[in-house]
Amino acid sequence: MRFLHTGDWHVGKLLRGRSRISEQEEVLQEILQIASDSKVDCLLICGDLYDSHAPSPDAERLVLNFFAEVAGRRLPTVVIGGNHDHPKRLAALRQLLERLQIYVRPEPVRPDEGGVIELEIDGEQACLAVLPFVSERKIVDACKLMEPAEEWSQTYSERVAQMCGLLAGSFQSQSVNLLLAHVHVHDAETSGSERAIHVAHPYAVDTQRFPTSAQYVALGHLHRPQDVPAPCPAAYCGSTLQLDFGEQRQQKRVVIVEALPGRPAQLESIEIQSGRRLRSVEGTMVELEGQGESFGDDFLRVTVQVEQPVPGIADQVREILPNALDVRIDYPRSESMAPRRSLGALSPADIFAEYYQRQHGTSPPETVAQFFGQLYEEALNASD
Ligand SMILES: [Mn+2]
Repeated sequence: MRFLHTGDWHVGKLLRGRSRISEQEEVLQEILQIASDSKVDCLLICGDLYDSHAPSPDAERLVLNFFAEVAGRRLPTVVIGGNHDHPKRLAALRQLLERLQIYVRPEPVRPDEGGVIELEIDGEQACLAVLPFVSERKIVDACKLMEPAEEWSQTYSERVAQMCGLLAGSFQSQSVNLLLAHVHVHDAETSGSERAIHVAHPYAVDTQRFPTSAQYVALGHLHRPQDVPAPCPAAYCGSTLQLDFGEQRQQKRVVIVEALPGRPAQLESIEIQSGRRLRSVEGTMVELEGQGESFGDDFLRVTVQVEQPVPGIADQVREILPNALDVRIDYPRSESMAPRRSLGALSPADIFAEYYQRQHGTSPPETVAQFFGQLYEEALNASD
């Protein structure tokens, strides 16, 4: 049985105010194409379909059109909720989509209430255990009553591990058994574009607790594509686009999973070609202008090197590089970066000069220094 594992679409996400809808539309088309080229039997979508609890109409159109396509192809699809998805919003679609063999699970439920989905495809059986995002707050709120704070996160990861075990209790030896989870696991690498509170290390789940009886654990939540060490094959598919500058140079992918009962699944990464790349560049205005064409249509984070701060420089950079989304300036600050000497060893005039240097990148002009001296004298006399 063949599966396509994707997730963390974040449809509707803006990058510094720029829409990525057209890229997201292309990437979803590409995923459908890969699914048909790879002849998969089932799609696995591991959460964070949307970026926001209240997605834009355009974002909804993309996701619902994707579902229309998979329904038209009679391709069974399992969708779990991520921390960015509104559970009730996804739940509103559950009954409608179930009729189209699209199994939506916004929140964790018991195996007999849909927590384990049994599929039969061409005479083969699959048991798909699903663990949508479990809100830290839901578990931790109750613990606050009785336990020391440092145990809250342990309780969270322990509970999530128990849930994985409970769901895996419904696996069957003659079936292909998979676990889908939107969760942060130990020793996985983040990209900086996930919500900090939701990837906080103390809440990470121990992958050694993943069920050995699973042929594969399909993970969502972290945006860097990566395999994770576990008693069975387990991987984050990663996000479909480079969502923020922390993800530049990450080659995005989907995972094709070939699984038979009773043995570890075989995995194959298929690279995603759609979407614009994100890139950090650095140089003087002249250098940047000269290199402009080589940046193609990449979204840019630009560090421009100047002698001293120049008002309006960011606008000048955007004129020559319209895809510059972030502009930072870099100018010589070597003196001000030197370790601060003890203030007690400096005269008031020197302290002021050092302050001025830090603020303006240059020592104070003579007239300003003199004016400071006058004010200081006056203040001393006034306090006598
Ligand atoms: Mn995500």
